Amino acid sequence: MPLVKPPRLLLLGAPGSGKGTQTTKLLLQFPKINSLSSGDILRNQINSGTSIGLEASKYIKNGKLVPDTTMVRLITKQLHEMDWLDKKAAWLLDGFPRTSNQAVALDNTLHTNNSNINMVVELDVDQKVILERIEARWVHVPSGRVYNLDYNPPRVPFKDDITGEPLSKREDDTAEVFQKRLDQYNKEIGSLKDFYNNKDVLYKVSGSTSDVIFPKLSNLILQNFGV
Ligand code: G5P
Ligand code: MG
Repeated sequence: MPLVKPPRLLLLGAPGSGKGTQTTKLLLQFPKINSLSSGDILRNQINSGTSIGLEASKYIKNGKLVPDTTMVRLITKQLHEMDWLDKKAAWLLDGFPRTSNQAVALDNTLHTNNSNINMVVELDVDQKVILERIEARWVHVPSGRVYNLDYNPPRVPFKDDITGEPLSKREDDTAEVFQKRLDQYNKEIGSLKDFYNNKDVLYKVSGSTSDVIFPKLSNLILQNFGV
């Protein structure tokens, strides 16, 4: 079923809940949607050794959030460059905004352009199952492609399926840093959900695996934006 209205989506969810995994699946089903992951952008900045990357690395490896001002500036620039402020653009955000300050700043930018977020979906996964997932996660930083040695292993061990380049571990995917990221998420998520609930765009999909969550998420998008 084609989409008739442009979705402008935000995925919320704890670290390891499957935001990146669901994004990949959604882009395959809905090729007109573009995506942007704030974590992927930051990891590419770190890999390229930029000043933003140097600053961000200090926070990321300690499981802390990068300051709002840095994030808002970085993502707003990307939105302009990608023409996402055009109200006909269909897109999906993963990982930004993740504080209410970021949400207000984004809302102001989008509102000026009449292109507000029209669906926010919380991925609700039992937080007890996700530490195992991220300990088995390997990533291809340039593309953001994500693998898991059990759930979706690469075709050739530790090599990206598309480029054949080596995969790497994220520096924040340790048990100790993961717990800090989870605590940070649990601290911020209430006010973020309140912000979008007040705008009447908040939904939740629950499940213990990404294969259970995906059809629910896909149906939600079809019901709201399909023919
Ligand atoms: P990120 O990069 O945004 P997080 O912590 O929000 O990081 P993360 O860890 O990227 O989220 P995810 O995308 O929700 O998790 O999960 P995923 O990668 O798809 O899945 C996790 C693993 O589980 C993968 O290996 C996947 O293959 C596997 N998997 C998926 N589904 C299943 C399943 O059903 N079963 C099994 N067994 N496995 C499965 O942010 C990183 C840092 O950047 C900074 C912060 O420091 C943050 O901590 N940052 C920001 N700081 C401030 N403001 C912002 N807006 C920021 N954005 C990023
Ligand atoms: Mg991710």
